[in-house]
Amino acid sequence: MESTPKSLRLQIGIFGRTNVGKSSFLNMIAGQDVAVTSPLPGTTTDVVEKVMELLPIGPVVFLDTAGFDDVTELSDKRLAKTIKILDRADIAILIVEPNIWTDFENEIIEKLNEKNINFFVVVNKIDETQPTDSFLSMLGNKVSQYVLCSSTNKSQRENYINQIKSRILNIIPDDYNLQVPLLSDIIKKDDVIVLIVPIDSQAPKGRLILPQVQSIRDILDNNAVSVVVQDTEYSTALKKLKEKPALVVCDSQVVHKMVAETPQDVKCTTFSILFSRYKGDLNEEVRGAAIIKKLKPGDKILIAEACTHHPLEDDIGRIKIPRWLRNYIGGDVVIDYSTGRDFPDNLNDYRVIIHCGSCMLTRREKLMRIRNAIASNVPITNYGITISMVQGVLERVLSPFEDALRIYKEELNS
Ligand SMILES: Nc1nc2c(ncn2[C@@H]2O[C@H](COP(=O)(O)OP(=O)(O)OP(=O)(O)O)[C@@H](O)[C@H]2O)c(=O)[nH]1
Ligand SMILES: [Mg+2]
Repeated sequence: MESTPKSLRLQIGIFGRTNVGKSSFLNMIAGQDVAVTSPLPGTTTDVVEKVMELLPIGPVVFLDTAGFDDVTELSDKRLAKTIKILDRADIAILIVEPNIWTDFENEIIEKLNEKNINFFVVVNKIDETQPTDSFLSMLGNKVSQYVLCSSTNKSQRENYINQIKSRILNIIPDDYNLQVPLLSDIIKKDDVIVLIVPIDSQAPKGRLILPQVQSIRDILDNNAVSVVVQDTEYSTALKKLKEKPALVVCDSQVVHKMVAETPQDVKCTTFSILFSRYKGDLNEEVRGAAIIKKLKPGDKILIAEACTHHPLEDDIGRIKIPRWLRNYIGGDVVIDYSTGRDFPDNLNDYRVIIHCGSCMLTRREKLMRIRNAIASNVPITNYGITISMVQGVLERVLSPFEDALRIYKEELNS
């Protein structure tokens, strides 16, 4: 995590008048006290930097600044440092207090606009003062997005963080690279990785599909060894290898067989899990998978296919997953489908969304869908993770991803 250089992290500037709770806000997000806070205005004098892995956005660095305030009271040095952050920030968060909007807020917005820095507002300390309707309508006219928050209210932390992540995703500049690693962070030079790629009637003629090709490329980029086999030759490959592989990755459709044939001490996963992380948010998608355990006959499910014509995914989404779900639940479920770009706005009726692997979507598009689902309180997962879940092997294939495994277990038991 610490290995991503600061320059490659999304730089998020935190601005606002003194004492509005900028440092408290940073501490809330970090889940630890990284910046000193106090009731005295002017506590933060030097910029406080906190690097973090803000999933699913990826590596970020928060920059907590000295408060802007009545310029006469603020030393030029501190002001200069804060202004400098305006040159560094990719995006900004402007923190304000309920029902207080002064020239300083207007000035900051003006500066952010001048520099083309996208931002949103956090109205902090709502536990102390409720923002009035007229304040919120004034705010709505001035800025496109805001979040109501209380940085010191620990019980609401997760809710606030989810809203903040969603706003961050909304305002990340289009050219900002949101990519997370496919395999790079879980493999190393000289590792042997076995990829299991079944060639059945659904495999495209004469070639491999993109997730498989990308995985091979990532293994090569890491100077590791990639062994590509069909499921039928997997056990032969294991026998012929001198050492156990460092990792095995399989197509979800053969996950049951792969798990049965893989020694317990060998980590294994599926392309769907790798791509859930790479293209979306693995933690959210395993949380979504846990909900499948709680489904009942008659529940309504959305199956979302990002592409319109893809026989392979069609077959999984239209036939196999519905069948597996019915068997798993022991009854019929109501299934709606969405295809291509028309992802429904109203998700409220669904118990769970099962999304395709999203090879046709950008990461940002997929993340927006996940955030929309979270905002509607509807869990979301993907095809392959669902397959591993209903076949009872999801925990096993989450073995390379400790966080996701923990979240899955917690959700199952909640
Ligand atoms: N009740 C309440 N108090 C808060 C909240 N957020 C911050 N505070 C308090 O407000 C005071 C100022 O918080 P800081 O985080 O130091 O504010 P700051 O914006 O970093 O201030 P400077 O560094 O001086 O610019 C502290 O006493 C915090 O405990 C909140 O959401 N609710
Ligand atoms: Mg501070």
